[in-house]
Amino acid sequence: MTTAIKQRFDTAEVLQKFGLDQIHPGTYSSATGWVGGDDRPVIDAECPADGEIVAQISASEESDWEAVIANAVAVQKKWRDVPAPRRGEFIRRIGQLIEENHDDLAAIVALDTGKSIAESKSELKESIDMAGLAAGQSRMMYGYTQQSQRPDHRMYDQYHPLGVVGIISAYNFPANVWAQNGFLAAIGGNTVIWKPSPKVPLTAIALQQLVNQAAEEFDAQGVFSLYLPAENAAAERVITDLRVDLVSFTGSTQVGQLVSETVSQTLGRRYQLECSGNNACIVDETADLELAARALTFGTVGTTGQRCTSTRRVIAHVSIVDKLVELMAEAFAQIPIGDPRDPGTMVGPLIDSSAVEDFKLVIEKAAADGAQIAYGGNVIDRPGLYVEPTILTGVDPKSSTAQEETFVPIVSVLTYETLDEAIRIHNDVAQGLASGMHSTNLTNIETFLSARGSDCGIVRINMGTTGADIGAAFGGEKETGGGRTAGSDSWKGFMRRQSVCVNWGGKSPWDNQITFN
Ligand code: UN1
Repeated sequence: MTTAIKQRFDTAEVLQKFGLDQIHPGTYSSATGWVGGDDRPVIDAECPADGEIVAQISASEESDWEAVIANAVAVQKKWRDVPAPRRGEFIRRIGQLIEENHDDLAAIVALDTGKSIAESKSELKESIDMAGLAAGQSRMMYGYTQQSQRPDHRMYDQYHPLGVVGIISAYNFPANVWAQNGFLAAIGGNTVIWKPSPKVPLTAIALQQLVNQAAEEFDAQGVFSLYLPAENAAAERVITDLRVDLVSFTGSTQVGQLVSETVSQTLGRRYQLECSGNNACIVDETADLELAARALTFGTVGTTGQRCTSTRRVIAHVSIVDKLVELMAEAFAQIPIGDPRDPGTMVGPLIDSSAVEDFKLVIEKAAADGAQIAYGGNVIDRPGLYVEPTILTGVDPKSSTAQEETFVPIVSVLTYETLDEAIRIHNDVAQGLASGMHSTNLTNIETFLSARGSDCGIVRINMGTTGADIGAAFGGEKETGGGRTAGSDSWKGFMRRQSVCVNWGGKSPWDNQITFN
């Protein structure tokens, strides 16, 4: 149950609860326990709300990797023999522990990311739901049965684990990207090594602690490990080590490219990518504009525009664009922006000062390209990394403002006259994650959903582009990378498929050809 937190939480108390009031180790494997200290680099956990260093982490070093991977390989050889429903019960227990600690974990997510408490809780709710989904899925990892053309033969598909799954996650969803990937990997009999973003070390450590508690209860020690380096050289071990059978990467297209190239050097190794999105929503002349304005507002400002699924482009019919922009500006003005620790805040700060620089750059470039600012456009004059959610109009669909993904709360409004033109503008970007249409016209909606419509992995009608339901497969096409996690049949991405044929009749086609004395 999600309950509202009424007061600002006590930072010191929450940190202490997870042992984060002292320098905490960043490496965990069941073979070694928590490892840190000595001369390891220290990660400063800065709260984006005010830049205060709230905790320090002793980062993983390259020399920590061997123990982590060797243990993950060894544990997997036992974990694969545990019946899948039992593996699911372990994941369900992790979900229960997240739920029991929902408020404290939400505080940790807020300190890490600067997300509002409400959004932090909702991310964790997704992880709890993901545990429920994975627990149920563990009993339903079905393969098809086929009809053999041979007499007295049985034929079917089955799914086996891949081995070790490495998860590399970004700062914006410090819990749920791990949950969406890791829970499916674990029910499938894989072991998991998590390399979180060093920008958000606290959530990963807190979650690993809860996992360790569940692992003790279920004799599942070592199924999940944590490897939290500060530097790229150490992080690269996750993608270069041939003992990692699948690398699931969430982050920029540029790094995703490196992951795919490195992993593909060895055929048989796999990768799963969830990279940049440049998500657009078409609003046609029949749309309910108030519904659209609310959805587009949350799509733009939610998580301070730092979601892969954030709404970055609105493609509005020329006949309604002025009204829509007016309603959006009215909605934007009502969003409480502030310290994520304050319960009334809906939108917190950006993650770091370089994100603020990105925000300024987009505004500058958009002005140079002839766009106008219909709302916002400024860095907010207060301590912390706060910016005004921004609506740009008159944006050229070909300009870098419309073409490039920038992880800030800026939405570009483009216009169209015919549906074909709208769909062309919609699809004419490199990325392909989430998309949407606001309309009450069935033909327009179904055209957008048809093969000549949206080219994205996710399409949402009369909704925002963000907030995917975990029951659906999550991921996108084109430069987004093609990977799928979460619901539907995404679990298959963490498995190797085997076609089985059994001759149970004791006869063969060679019976008349070959005789034995
Ligand atoms: C991400 O932004 O990297 O659907 C993934 C959503 C979120 C996205 C998480 N679950 O908006």
